[in-house]
Order: sequence, then structure tokens, then C-alpha cells
Amino acid sequence: MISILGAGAIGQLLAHKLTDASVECQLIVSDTDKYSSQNWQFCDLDKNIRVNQLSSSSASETSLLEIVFVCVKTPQLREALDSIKHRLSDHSQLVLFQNGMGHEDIAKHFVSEQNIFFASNTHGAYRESSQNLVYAGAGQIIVGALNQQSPPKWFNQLSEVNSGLEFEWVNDIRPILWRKLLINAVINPLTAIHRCKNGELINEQYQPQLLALIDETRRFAKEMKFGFAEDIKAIILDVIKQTANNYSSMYQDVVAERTTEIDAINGYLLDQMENKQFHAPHHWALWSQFHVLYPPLKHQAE
Ligand code: KPL
Repeated sequence: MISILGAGAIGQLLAHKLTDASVECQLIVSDTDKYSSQNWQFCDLDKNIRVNQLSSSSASETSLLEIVFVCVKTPQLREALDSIKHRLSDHSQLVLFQNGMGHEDIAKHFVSEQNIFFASNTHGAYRESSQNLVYAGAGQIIVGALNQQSPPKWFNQLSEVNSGLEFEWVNDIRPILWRKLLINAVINPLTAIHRCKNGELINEQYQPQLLALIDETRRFAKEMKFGFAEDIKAIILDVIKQTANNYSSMYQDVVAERTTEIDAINGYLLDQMENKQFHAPHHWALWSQFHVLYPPLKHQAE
């Protein structure tokens, strides 16, 4: 049984797609979240709308969890894992779907290192209301671990199912997480600042900033000796194209006045750039522009 912690856009997308493919799964919802029914609306890529009955379990229940797809955002990670810690055993495995890097340090407080996996997701989805999801762009889910070469049993079973989610295993997840971080560091704050869909970033008025950021990102990736450095422009433009109709997760957070992943994504990147003494005026300008528009929420500063 796969448990999905967090009923945000990506948590719901996984629950719908796995339920459609008859994979046993459940959404773990917090005790404070009140959902009106078991009916969850799903608008698929072809714009067909259907209602799925998704199984759910409240965090405070006591049955043990085997595989947990952790789909909350980085700022909520510790609290979410804390809410299910009584349901974790030595055999529980966590699959972390957060954007950014470094969050495994939080997960290590809850399960041992060999039970931590990472998923890098490029599917786009957004919620129109709490139980109403729009699937806005097909992507891929690349899964791996930091120190583990072979995929676990659940991964092999999942990859044999035709869920449409395109699961792929890699032996070393680090470069994949970096690649995703660089994609998110450009697309997410820009869409939040300009309040636009991903696809609108290629419009004339945003293009100079987009291209300058991409070029600075390419030079940093080269400095870091990432194999994908020279392809990063094509990679970012391709994600923009594939998810053109999506509102990025950071856009969705600022609109809903939730804490964003700006620290986990751009904060982490700027720290690494500083460590390397890499000159990054465009990324610093992006950081300032974001913080002028969206000062840290009161509860973040406390
Ligand atoms: O990861 C995403 C996000 O919004 O966080 C992308 C792939 C950019 C889709 O919007």
C-alpha cells in the first residue's frame, strides 16, 4: 500500500493516477483538514472531468505505513512527518517529492538513511479548489537514492503499471535533484513575481529576464561540472513548454498566501553560488524582487 502524505496538487495527482491504475494507495490527510467527501474531481490532460473516490486515512490513525510518498512542501516537511511518526516503523520507506535540496536532513530524524528515496517530478498540476484538481502538463517522475544503487521492490512493481506517470529509476539521484533545482529556481519565482502561467514566461516582456537567468544558470552548472550544463537552456525551455498551461507551485503558494519554497530552492542555490564565489547578479536580483513583493510571512519570521 502506498500512502501519500499531503493532499496538495502533486499528492492528489498521484492519488488519482495510481487509483486509476488500480494501485493500492491512500491519501494521508491532516486531522485539521476537513474534506467534504471522498469524492475528488479530476480534470485530465484531455480536459475530461471525472470524479474519483480516493481512499484516505487521517494522520492520527495508528496502522503502520510502509511506503510514504511525501508530497508536502519543504516548509511543512517536519510538521507533516511529525504528525505520522507514530505510524513509522524500521521498515517504513519515505519518498521525498520536495523541490530544492537538503531536506533529507529533516527526514533522517524519522527513518534511517537507507529508507529515504527522492522523487524528482516534472508533471504540472494545480488545484481549482481543495478537492478539484487540474492536470496541466505531462512530465516524468525520476526516483533514486543518495547511496543506493538498486531500486526497491515497490519501485519495480510501480514501473510495471501503466499509470501514465512515467516512473524512472536512476542510480545516483544527486544530478537529477540539481537539475530540477535549477529548473525550479528559474521558473517558479518568475511565475510568482509576474503572476503568470509557466508558458507565459516566453512572452516578449519576460524574455530578457528569463534568458539572462538561464544563461547565468548555465554558467553555474558548468562551474559545478554538471554533465547537463550545456543543455540547461533547452531543458528549462522544454519544461516551460510541457507545463505551459500550469501555474507553478510557487505561484500557487503566493496566491494562497502560503509559505513558499523560495529558501529551499533559490536560498539553497544562492548559498552554493556563494560557496563557489560565483558571481550571480541575475539570481540575486530575482531573490530581491521576490522578497520585496512577498516579504516572509509573519509566522515564518517568528
Ligand atoms: O516543479 C514544478 C513546480 O511548479 O514546482 C514545475 C515542473 C515547474 C511545474 O510547474
